[in-house]
Amino acid sequence: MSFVYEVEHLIKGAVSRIPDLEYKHPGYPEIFHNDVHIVNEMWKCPQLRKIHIETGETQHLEVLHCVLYPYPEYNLPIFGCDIVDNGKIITAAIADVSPVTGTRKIYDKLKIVSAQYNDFDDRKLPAWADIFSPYCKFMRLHTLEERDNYKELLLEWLLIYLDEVKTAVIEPELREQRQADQVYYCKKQKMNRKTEGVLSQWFDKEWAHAYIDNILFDEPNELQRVGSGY
Ligand code: BLA
Repeated sequence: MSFVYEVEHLIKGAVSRIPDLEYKHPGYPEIFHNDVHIVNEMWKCPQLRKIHIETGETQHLEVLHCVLYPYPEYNLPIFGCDIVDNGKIITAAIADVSPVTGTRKIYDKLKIVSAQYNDFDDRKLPAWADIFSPYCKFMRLHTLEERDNYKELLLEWLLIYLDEVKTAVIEPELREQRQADQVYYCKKQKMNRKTEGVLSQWFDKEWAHAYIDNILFDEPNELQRVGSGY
């Protein structure tokens, strides 16, 4: 099994244990186009409005995209990770729990885990990436040991995050601000020319833009409220 699928399996195992998980139609569950194969899966639960796992595969590249977006009524950050594998090395492995207004407590736990995983070939985040936490990991993975360490770190962070999700309570006061923070998160992610670059090679530019705007980083709207069915 390739690294992207190993990590996907790990994330799905943790996600499948979220209480009251509901499947959400992802728009494009599966795409076959030339030699490109994309699979999208989405779920929601009472605290998370969108749990998205996407894998993309061609002869030359494999990618994993995963983001967990909370309902902004809850004082919860955004979980995200991304993997780009060119078949020789993992050129990019990213993991972060990205803060929104008011989410400070969880970082005491994430920080302790983060400190145990320092031996990576770190890369420098681009200028648009001001959405990530100070603990964000962005690196190349060369060896099997580095891959295992990334998987362990990611799973430990995800389990801490999902614990927080399970015990979260509605705090409506900062809802508007957190919603704005999620909009800002999506706007910044859309500035990543590398996502656009690859998708425009696979499809055409218009389709790539629409896919990024509507599937990968659609901005939350007022209808997506707790209990609204969205
Ligand atoms: C980088 N993302 C990249 C790269 C590619 C993609 C090709 C460059 C790899 C490299 O420099 O080695 C492409 N990623 C994709 C595509 C999809 C994908 C096409 O998921 C899906 C179809 N990106 C995310 C998420 C995060 C993210 C959720 O989708 C973080 C939580 C981050 N990707 C991210 C960052 C970079 C990157 C920070 C580095 C950008 C740079 O160095 O300029």
